[in-house]
Amino acid sequence: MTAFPEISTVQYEGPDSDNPLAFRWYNPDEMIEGKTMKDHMRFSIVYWHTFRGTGSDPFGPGTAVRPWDDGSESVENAQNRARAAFELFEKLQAPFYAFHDRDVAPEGATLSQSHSNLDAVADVLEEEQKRSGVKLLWGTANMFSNPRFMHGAATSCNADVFAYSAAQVKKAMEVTHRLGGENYVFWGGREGYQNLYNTDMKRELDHLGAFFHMAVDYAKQIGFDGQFLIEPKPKEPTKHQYDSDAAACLNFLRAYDLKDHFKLNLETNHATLAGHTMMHEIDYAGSQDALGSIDANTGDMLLGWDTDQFGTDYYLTTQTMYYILKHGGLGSGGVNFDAKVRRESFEPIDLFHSHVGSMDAFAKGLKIAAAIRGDRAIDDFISARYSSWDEGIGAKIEAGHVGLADLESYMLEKGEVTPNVSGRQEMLENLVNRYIDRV
Ligand code: XUL
Ligand code: CO
Repeated sequence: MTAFPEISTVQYEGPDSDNPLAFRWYNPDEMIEGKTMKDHMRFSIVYWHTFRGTGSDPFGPGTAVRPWDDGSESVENAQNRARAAFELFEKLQAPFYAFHDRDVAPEGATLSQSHSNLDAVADVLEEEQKRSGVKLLWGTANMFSNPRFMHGAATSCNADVFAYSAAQVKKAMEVTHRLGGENYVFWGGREGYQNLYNTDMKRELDHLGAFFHMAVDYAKQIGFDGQFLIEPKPKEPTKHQYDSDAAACLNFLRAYDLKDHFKLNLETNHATLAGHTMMHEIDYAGSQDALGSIDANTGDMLLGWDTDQFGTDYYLTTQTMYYILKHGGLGSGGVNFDAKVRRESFEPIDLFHSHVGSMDAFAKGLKIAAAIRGDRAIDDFISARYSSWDEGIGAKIEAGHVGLADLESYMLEKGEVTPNVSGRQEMLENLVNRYIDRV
């Protein structure tokens, strides 16, 4: 039985190919900055959108046609779905995948039933990983869909919900460990509030800090040494989420003495909802040694919610890859397509068109970014722009050798600042265009 009989493994055919299901830019073995493209990108496919997304929206039911899925919540259907998923991972040449516990296996009537459903599907995931060589980028626990999480999970007003969430994370972490997951993600789906009138924010944040410490302790106990990641998002489903952006997450991690144990999983559409660009979030996290992984997608310029579209814009992919390279790459993370096909793209083949196009756009972004870096086109401009800090008074300030009184004497003597230089924004934007044209 094959889920995608009409599709064979997608191959690299080069930029001139007209084959819509060939890679024009993603050439896994091509070397860039001393590393293969495959190792730079560490492409990963998400289970939730790609294998559980139905295309439903608040105005209507699902539209997706998925012949391998009988639509039931049985463990057997979940196991068959897992086999279909690995067929797609392999045919896309994706080396990784990611899941929530409740995407891969149905929730049971009791916690213990849910645990055993997850174990039964993990048996197939393990088998398929061994057969195909596809690896688990990260696992996570869905603590936002079930009604019990209506007030949050670790930040719920109800202590039993905290306990339930702890039990769920314990199990999800064990399964991630069993499957060799390289990271474990926490996205605070409902860890926030709708209305501050009914919320003890300080108490909720303390609980969240305690929850993460329990997770760190348990990982040590079972020998799970994957990277813990927090995924920032400012809103949706709650009005305010505690993990709103990279800076808020880092402040939280430092306040609760967790900084050494966590990095960030940055998502494009979450960055834009927070009023930032993706490159801003990557540069901020990277500057704090906290760049872990990315959820690659994009929003819609005209819509203000998390549309989770596949990114095909070369500016976005160039900027994303430029700042990833700047901060030394993704380490144990990857470029994880937390993206879904549109409701109207209901056929199985659309799952291929979407991933192939976005893998290619990121591969081209990587090449453009590496070309800019190779010529030091932006680096040299930035070094020159800050050169007043390399010697004289700038160097003394950076070294901590002067205080306000010294700087007053310096300025009294000098009288006025040395004229500034142009920021040359337009020239730099043209420069990026030149590299986009050239690659
Ligand atoms: C939600 C989102 C999640 C996380 C994992 O916006 O991005 O799918 O990536 O829970
Ligand atoms: Co995400």
